[in-house]
Amino acid sequence: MAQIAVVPGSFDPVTLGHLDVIGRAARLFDEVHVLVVHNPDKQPAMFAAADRVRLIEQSLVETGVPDTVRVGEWTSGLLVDYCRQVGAGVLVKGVRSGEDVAYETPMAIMNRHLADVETVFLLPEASRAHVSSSLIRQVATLGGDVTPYVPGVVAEALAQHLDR
Ligand code: COD
Repeated sequence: MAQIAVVPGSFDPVTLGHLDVIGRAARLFDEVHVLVVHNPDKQPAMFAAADRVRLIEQSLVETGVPDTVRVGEWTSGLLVDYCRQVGAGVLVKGVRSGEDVAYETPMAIMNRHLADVETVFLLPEASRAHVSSSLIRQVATLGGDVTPYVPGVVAEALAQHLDR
């Protein structure tokens, strides 16, 4: 049976750090679902969920991630409900630091208790480990160059959003 993994996140916007982890997941699992999830702690978002989905899809094409990766959006309940719906047994989270591990660990254990869904932590390439969507939004808003950290389509979307 095909092993499906879900890579959830806010992706506001997707960065080369996210894409590094998605690419690694695609090499480990038969099918990968990248899922834009509403995170109430990170509102208001810069990009609407539908735009975040489109930017991820375009970034996957731009960076050559395999077609076993699909992109969707989940707004209606627990993340593990989506996993049950599509038959996914694994969640993939990227970890950049001990802080990420501390944040993700209780959720990983809760998701195992709720639905027997395991969480796999993947490390990005060190050169991507300092990249976060919030830092990208901040640097772009203050006029800095984000092109080394995001795909071209995201750099363009940020410039358009910020009217540059
Ligand atoms: N390198 C590697 N990994 C990275 C990088 C990078 N440079 N940047 C981000 N990541 C990782 C993050 O650690 C995270 O794993 C993922 O990529 C997404 O990051 P963000 O910032 O886009 O998204 P978050 O952190 O806002 O996403 C949080 C979730 C929505 C995934 C989280 O809140 C969640 O799992 N919610 C589930 C809701 C639920 O069902 N709760 C009840 C049971 S726990």
